[in-house]
Amino acid sequence: MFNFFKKKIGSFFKKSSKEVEKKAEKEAEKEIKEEIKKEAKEKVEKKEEKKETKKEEIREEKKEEEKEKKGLFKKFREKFSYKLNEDEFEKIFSGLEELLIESNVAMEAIDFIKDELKKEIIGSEIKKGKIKEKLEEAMAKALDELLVEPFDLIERINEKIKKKKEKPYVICFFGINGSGKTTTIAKLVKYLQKKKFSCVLAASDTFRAASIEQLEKHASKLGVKVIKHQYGADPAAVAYDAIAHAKSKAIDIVLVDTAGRMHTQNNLMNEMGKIVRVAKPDMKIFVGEAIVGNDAVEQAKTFNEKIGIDAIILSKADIDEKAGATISVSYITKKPILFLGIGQEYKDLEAFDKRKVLKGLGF
Ligand SMILES: Nc1nc2c(ncn2[C@@H]2O[C@H](COP(=O)(O)OP(=O)(O)OP(=O)(O)O)[C@@H](O)[C@H]2O)c(=O)[nH]1
Ligand SMILES: [Mg+2]
Repeated sequence: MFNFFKKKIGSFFKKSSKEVEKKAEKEAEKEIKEEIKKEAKEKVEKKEEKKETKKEEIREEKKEEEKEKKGLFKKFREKFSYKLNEDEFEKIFSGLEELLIESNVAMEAIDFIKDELKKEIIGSEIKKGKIKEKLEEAMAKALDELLVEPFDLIERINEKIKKKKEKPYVICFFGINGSGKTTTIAKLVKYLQKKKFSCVLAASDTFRAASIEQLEKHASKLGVKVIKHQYGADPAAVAYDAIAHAKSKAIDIVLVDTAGRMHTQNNLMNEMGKIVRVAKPDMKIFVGEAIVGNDAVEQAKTFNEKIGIDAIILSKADIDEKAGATISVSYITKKPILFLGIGQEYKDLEAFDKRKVLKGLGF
């Protein structure tokens, strides 16, 4: 997971900081050498004034000069620090920008990273050997700010069903075709069962062939009921019935599986609005594929504009090497990623942990 990003960005920082240091060291060396030359010249001039011509004395003095020179370089090596100016920063950033684009990070997120790095780096005193560290530190800080801190789903559920004593808690899942909605619902049922919640599923994908059977297969493995109608039936009506069923049986949570729809298909996007109006979900989750990178960001944006999503689950993060969607999607939508799908089994659902993700990205 995220290996591409980790490797590429990591080695980029190493290479670019070495380049900067080499250049800075050369410049400083040049300055020091000039200073030494000047001092030596002054000494020679003084000597000439005194007309000291003894070769032995000159040799002795040269030795002294050498000693002094060594001492000065040592001091320089210990004390050397550097300030990056705007031009140098732009040069480094253009290389980083290329890698971020290659990693499928959205342009708006890249601009944010640039501003954050700029604030941290330009003009600040950086000690020798610390440029890489400084760049990495600034990058980690920028990524930390980009990633929205997730809320606790269990807390939200308990606020309704324990504090307000209202059941059920309704969660609708939306996303494009094949993004992992149905699988994610099954994984989430497993997760919620472990937390001692009871669940029922609404087969509101009445559109795709075999979708109801697929959901029923999961349901029978997990020991939960599916509320279903015929194919072609109104998905909102199915959700409505599932909620009524949960109310009558005091079931904690209804999970509504919906048909995959392209964010460009207007009629299907409008149908989603009807499901939301009828089911009045407590939570609308957008399920996107991490592997499609920037496309997932665009989809999430459109779904959010249409129905106002509350949170995101990114599936297939186990296959994603580039991390672009994970980095940008919550920044663009301002909605948190709650879970990452990391495989096809029920256990392969990982609560989104910012620190763990940052570590996975190499920071
Ligand atoms: N590797 C991996 N595969 C996943 C993950 N989540 C889902 N899949 C696979 O992705 C494929 C599509 O998953 P579904 O759950 O059917 O997707 P969907 O969004 O319900 O699809 P439609 O109902 O057709 O829109 C299946 O083969 C899943 O096993 C994941 O986190 N990692
Ligand atoms: Mg499905």
